[in-house]
Amino acid sequence: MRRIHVNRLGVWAAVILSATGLAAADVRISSYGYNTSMTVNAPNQFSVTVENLGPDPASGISLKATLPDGAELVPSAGCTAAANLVTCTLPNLATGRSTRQTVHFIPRNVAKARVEFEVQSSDDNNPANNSAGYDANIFPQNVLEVRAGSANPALREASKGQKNLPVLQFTLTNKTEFPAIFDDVDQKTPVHVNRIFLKASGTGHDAKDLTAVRLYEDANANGRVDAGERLVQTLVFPIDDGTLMLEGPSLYPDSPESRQVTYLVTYDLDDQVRPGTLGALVAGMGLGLLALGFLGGPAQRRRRPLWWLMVLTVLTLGACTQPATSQPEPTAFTYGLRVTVVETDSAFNLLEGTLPISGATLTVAR
Ligand SMILES: [Ca+2]
Ligand SMILES: [Ca+2]
Ligand SMILES: [Ca+2]
Repeated sequence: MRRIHVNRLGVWAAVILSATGLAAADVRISSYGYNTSMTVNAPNQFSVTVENLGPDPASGISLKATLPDGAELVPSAGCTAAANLVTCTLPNLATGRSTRQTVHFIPRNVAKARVEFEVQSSDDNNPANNSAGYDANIFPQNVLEVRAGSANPALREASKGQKNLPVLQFTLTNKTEFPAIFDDVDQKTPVHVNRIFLKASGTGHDAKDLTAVRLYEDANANGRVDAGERLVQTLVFPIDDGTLMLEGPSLYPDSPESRQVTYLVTYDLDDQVRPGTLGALVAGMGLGLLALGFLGGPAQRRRRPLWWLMVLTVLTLGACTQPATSQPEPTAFTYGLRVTVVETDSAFNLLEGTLPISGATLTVAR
């Protein structure tokens, strides 16, 4: 009986103290964060940290977030939404403790988003620090299209010693769309292409036989090098079937010309051609085995010991067999090239198009 009496007294004391403001908690919004590149029509988020400065524990805590017009709410756990108002129930907070709440939304028709937050608690006795508002710029969704050029060179024969042979044409286009909400704001960012990777293939030795690999801007997009067209880079393959890294352009949204570039890659062939690292044996049987071993499904992977045995057999046979007697000397070598990777400076850029983009395969007689 006595204990009940004390508890009742405590409850009444708390109610009286809270009502008079003599003792209670002080919840506040202490910090916030948001994803730095908010894009239109994509999920974005604001987070706020709510802290209890005490001296008493805080309960009955709720957080209200008001989103701007043109933003679509995305439901979050522990929150309810009505129109553009989100209300979240937060856990009780002991003195000195804090909790973080994230509000998700999709900006549909707004270029500058202001989100207003307000925290409330039945124990709070200091409303001065309960509100905060934060601004964020919304950016267009950048889209980069990568595709083969309209005059991408076809498979053909070439001769030793030929220079500036077109082998690959491809086009990069900034296809970002700008809804009317961006008409009056300076948020039309370019697409910066950081790096483009080109990969060589074929039976010829790309490092020894290609004395220059040139990247031109094919201004008239005709698949040939014309007078006045800009030479961007000259490179050589470090190894056979190697990869080259090209510096990419920045594609600005200001005009159709600045939005698009068409590149042409050309080869200079050496005066003699040589076999690449893939010998005739490996190029034939070995490649088939490699493909079986690496590309096979789970069933093939379970048979990997058998695959290794076959590879060893092939390699042993290859080592013991005189090429002159078992394999006819190849009369020509091939040189292929493709765009394998296009890297932009932001993970938020969308890449359209299908990679790899294959150019011509040159066949060069010995
Ligand atoms: Ca407060
Ligand atoms: Ca090669
Ligand atoms: Ca041209």
